[in-house]
Formats: sequence, structure tokens, C-alpha cells
Amino acid sequence: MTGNDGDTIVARATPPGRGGVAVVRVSGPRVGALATAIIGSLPVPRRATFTRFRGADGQVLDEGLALYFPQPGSFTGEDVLELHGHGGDVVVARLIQRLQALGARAAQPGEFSRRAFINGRMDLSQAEAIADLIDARSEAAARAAMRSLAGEFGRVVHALVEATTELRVHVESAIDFPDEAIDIASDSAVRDGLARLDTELESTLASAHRGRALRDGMQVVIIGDPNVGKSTLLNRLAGEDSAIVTEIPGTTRDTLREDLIIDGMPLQVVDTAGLRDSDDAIEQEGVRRAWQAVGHCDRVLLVTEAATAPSAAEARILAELPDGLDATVIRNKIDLSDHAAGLIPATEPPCIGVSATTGEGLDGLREHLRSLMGLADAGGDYSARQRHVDALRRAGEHLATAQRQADAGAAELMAEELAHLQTALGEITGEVSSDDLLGRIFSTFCIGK
Ligand SMILES: Nc1nc2c(ncn2[C@@H]2O[C@H](COP(=O)(O)OP(=O)(O)OP(=O)(O)O)[C@@H](O)[C@H]2O)c(=O)[nH]1
Ligand SMILES: [Mg+2]
Repeated sequence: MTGNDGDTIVARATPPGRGGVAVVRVSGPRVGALATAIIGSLPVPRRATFTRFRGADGQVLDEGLALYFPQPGSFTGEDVLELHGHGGDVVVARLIQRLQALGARAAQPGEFSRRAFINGRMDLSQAEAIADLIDARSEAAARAAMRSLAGEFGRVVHALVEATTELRVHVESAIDFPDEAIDIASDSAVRDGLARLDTELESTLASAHRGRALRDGMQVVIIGDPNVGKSTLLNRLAGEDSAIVTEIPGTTRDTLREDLIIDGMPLQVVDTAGLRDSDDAIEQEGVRRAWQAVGHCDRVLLVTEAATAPSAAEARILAELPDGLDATVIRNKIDLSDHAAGLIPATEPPCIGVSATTGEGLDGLREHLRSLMGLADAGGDYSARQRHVDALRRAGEHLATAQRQADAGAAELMAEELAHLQTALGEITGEVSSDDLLGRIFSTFCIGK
């Protein structure tokens, strides 16, 4: 599937099945000819026209509204015709067959959006936002997708690209005009530029992270020493006895996943085996799987016992978490100690007192999870995908390397890193994109989008 093969494409834009109205959408250079053949003439642009849709021998296939959007101001940037007929599978199929007989080709999944992107009607993050808006599983996810669709995410990324370009120009002119040699290790424009990029990249990554969690749901892994109450906590959050709970340390061996909806937010919570050295092969495997789950999650809940906190194990486990993965410490069993319930203010990492048995403090934990997902503030997250998070992370790695090259006074190497950084950012908006990447993105869209 190429972006612009000159074909005129057709697809049903509304879902299959019976309904009041079905919309058939056509895009491409043959729209004028098709409209003339089926409804007699090209309708007045952007005006709903009631008309009859006719077959080859002039018989009426259906009647309804025709809408014509001339290029370049249409959704795809090409001539677009929409036929709004009656919502039955047979009547729609006959209309599409007629359009195909006249030379239109059945559209591939996402092909309308792909053409909109290729023709510069929207950037890649906006095209993806359309799919995310349609697929949104919660109000918050829909709102975030709408903000991406309005171009907010693209704008933020574009500002990062601009800042990178500015810095590149500065560094490359230093390379090209060595007479006016600036020492990039001490140059203030380089230092400030790098520092600004670092701050902005960091905050964009944090937003993108929350945006991805809004879209896909957040994955939270419960870890900790044996017997601290991890499984009890999972059961309490799930509202049912999913995991086996006993007073015997080492009860849980398998990782157990529960898909939960907390205040309309999709959340996957994973219970794991207690972390300890063991001679038992099954328990060893459980511990290995626990760490594996940690490697794929968005947030760790490290459970400890309030009475013995903070334990040595706590610091050790926190130190072993992968870079960039944050944890919340849960002090459980507060019913057995005088530990406070709920979020303890101003601790790092955040710390929440709960009793998984009585449920005390659990509201504080839910509220905390909501705020991690970007739901506590009504404000401005946009939807994002794992692909965006990965690209921003790669950009961050190039920035860190560029910083090291700058410190070493290696201007050429630094310029090269900045170019890589820019490429990584460009992948988000589609300024840099391969056919392969576009194919992968748009093929996940549904037909008619
Ligand atoms: N008093 C009190 N007991 C609790 C609380 N949470 C868990 N327990 C008890 O602690 C024991 C261990 O609970 P589990 O949920 O099995 O602990 P775990 O961390 O999953 O243990 P492993 O799977 O062995 O690693 C059980 O006897 C629970 O009833 C709590 O908040 N208060
Ligand atoms: Mg357990």
C-alpha cells in the first residue's frame, strides 16, 4: 500500500450491520466521474444534497445525502465524496460494488488517514489520535486523544525539534568556521541549549508516559518480601479473592494478573512471588517471573510491613529497579501498628499506609494511582503510544551522549548525536518515516478510517 498511488478508494465509513444511516466514503481523482455516473452530477461542495444513487442500468440502488469535499481542503486532501444511504449490509454492498465497477478500489485499513498524512493534512501523531479517539475506553482517554488530534502533542514535539535545530546550527557553525573557534565544553549557548532540551524532553516523556497509560491502561506490579500482604492487597483492589492468601511465607509462586477499572481507568495489577533467596526451584522461578513483570510495568508497588518499616529489604529492592521505573512504597498492616493511613506527604519515593485486611488507606492508594495516570489534574495530557515513549527515550539517550561529547569538547561527535536526536523526534510526527513504519501504523486502523 503506497500513500498516493493515484487510485480512487472506497470504503464504508460506518460500522457493518443494520442502522439508520450508513456512510460510504470515496477519495481520489475519479470522484468527479463517479459522482456524475451515480448521482448525475457533482454536488455543490460541502453542502448536503438529497439525491438518488443509481446502478448501471439506471435503477435506483438507494437514496440519501451526497456530500462533496473538493481537494485540497478535504479530510484526505483529495477530492472526497460521501454517500449517506440506508444502513443495511446489502444496500451498502451494492453501492460499493457499483463504485468499484466504475473504477474505485476497496480501501485498505487506515488508507484514508494515511492519505491525509501523506498530503500534509495532519501529522502522524494526529492520525494516530483518530484511531485512539475511536478506540478510547474511558472519558479521560477520549479527552486525551482529542488533544492529540488537535495537534497538541505534535506541537510539543515540534518545539523540541526546533530547539534541537537551533543547537545544531550553533554547533555546526562552530565546526565550519574553526577560526572563530568556540570551545563547546564551556560555551554558554551550548550549555543552556542542552539544559533546556533536557528539561523539556523530560517533561514531554512524562506526559507521553501518562498518555500511553491513558490509552492502554497502566500496568502496576506488586512486589515485596514474602508474607507482607501482596496477594491480600491485590484481592482488596480487585474486590474478590483472586489470589491465595495464607500466613505461610512463599504462598504465591505464579504471577497473577487482574484487569481492573478504577474510576473508569483501565489498570492491570500483577501480584508476584515474595522476593527472597530460596532453594525451592518453583519459588526461584516465581522470583524470576516477578522481576520479569517488573521489567514490563509502568509502576511498582513495593509492599512492606508498617510495623518493621523501613526495612533493609526495601532499600535493596528499590536499588534493583530498572532505571526510570518509579515505585510507590506501600506500608501494609497498619492495623497492627500506629502507622498513619493514606499518602504520607512529601516522601520520596511516595509512601502510603494501608491495611489490605481492613481496607483502611485504600482510597489514598486509588487516588494516588489516578494521579499517576494523569487523572487527578483535569489538565493537559495528550494521548500517546508506546512508539512515542520509545522514540522520546531514544532521543533522551542521544541527548545524554551529546552532553558527554560537549563536556569532552568533541563538537563533531556532538553534532552527530544531535542529528540522531532530531531523527528520533521526527519519527513521532512523521517528519522522518519509512514506508514500513507507516504500513505498521495504518494497518492497525479499521477500514474506512
Ligand atoms: N493484620 C493484617 N494482616 C494482613 C494484612 N495483609 C495481609 N495480612 C496477612 O498476612 C499474611 C500474608 O498475606 P499474603 O497476602 O499471603 O502475603 P504475600 O505478600 O502475598 O505473601 P507471599 O505470597 O508468601 O509472598 C496473611 O495471613 C494475611 O492475612 C493486613 O493489612 N493486616
Ligand atoms: Mg502472595
